[in-house]
Amino acid sequence: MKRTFPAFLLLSTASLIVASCDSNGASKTSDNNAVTDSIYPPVEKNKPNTDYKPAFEGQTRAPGVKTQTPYESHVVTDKLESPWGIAVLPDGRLLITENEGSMRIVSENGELSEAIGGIPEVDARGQGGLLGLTLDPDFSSNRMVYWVFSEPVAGGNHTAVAKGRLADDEKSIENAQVIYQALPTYDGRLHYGGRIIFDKEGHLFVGTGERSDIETRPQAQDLQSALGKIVRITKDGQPAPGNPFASNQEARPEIYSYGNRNVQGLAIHPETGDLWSTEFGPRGGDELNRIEAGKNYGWPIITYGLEYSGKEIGNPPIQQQEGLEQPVYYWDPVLSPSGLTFYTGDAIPEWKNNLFNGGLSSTHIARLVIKDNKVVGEERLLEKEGQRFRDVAQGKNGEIFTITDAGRLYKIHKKS
Ligand SMILES: [Ca+2]
Repeated sequence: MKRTFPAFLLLSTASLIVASCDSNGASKTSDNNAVTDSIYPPVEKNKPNTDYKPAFEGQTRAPGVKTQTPYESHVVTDKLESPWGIAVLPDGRLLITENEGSMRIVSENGELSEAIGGIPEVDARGQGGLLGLTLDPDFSSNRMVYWVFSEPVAGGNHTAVAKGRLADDEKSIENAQVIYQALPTYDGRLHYGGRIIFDKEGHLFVGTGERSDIETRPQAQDLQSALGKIVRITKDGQPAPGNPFASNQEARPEIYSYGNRNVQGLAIHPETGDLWSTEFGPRGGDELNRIEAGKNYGWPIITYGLEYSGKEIGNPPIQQQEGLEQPVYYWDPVLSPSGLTFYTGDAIPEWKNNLFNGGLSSTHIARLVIKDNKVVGEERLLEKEGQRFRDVAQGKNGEIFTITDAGRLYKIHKKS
């Protein structure tokens, strides 16, 4: 797509007030934040897969930004095995899932615990395995952990949620029980979603996937299927009270949003309380969405991507349709967006309320500056590391931790 940079800059940052240009030609912007961001050309330089037009200015290839506060990163450990999810324990240590079915605790200095036992069997083939996790809001007193995994059963597998208590000696999960299954079961190895977070009322949001195949794909639009959805459940795995389809006899009552493809990123905005998510597009069309109850996020009816073969999706292919939600932002080429978190720390002031998203195929972390529910700036972090970033979490002291498929745990922190 053609875009004249300065005009775009003025349009997309109109609310920021463009004040001056520095010697690099980067414009200084300012708003009510204490720290200002300079604006650069978009970080993506590669040609998109399609010439599809965005629904609004700034929906893709937002202006580039660069963190001004000096920061550094280092590898805390490289001994993890295909880690998938990070949870920050009250004392600042990290509880991390490993894809083959174990959890480990990692200390500040990178020491790994033995594998924690007591976890139900997972189907670790393909994209399955032990996936995301979260701690109970009352973890300090009840030590409860909730996690997502691909559960092997007769006829295939499905995305499931389990819970259990982290034993006092931290060697096992006690009384693990499966509380939720995203049905139907399917004999595949792809698109399980897998992220889980608490909402402000103490219920759980879980992202699922549509299992990728042409055969299961339409189920993203089917309210009787839990595939291709974000569901909202209680700590016992029941549909959470107040869910949008509770009174619809034709719908699964756990469904919160539908028309999602493969949701591996979930985060709650620290100020608005809104649920934000990322999902994998096909070839092009990875999405950042702001999720509202009961809404349809469009897959596979609308998409900014192509089939992996290069073929168009839909006949004719459409990107926008009344009644279907537009992504807040999309990427083409893709990131393969996995773990997502909002930064709430004080250590790096210009990161406040920014989104951090781990990219797998893109091998960087995307930092997104959000204003009025739009992306107004994008930066790439750790892009020289050549790692597939699976999850991102904020540590106890305002640092950011991130894990990679190759087994690394990085800490990103303000330069001391
Ligand atoms: Ca969508």
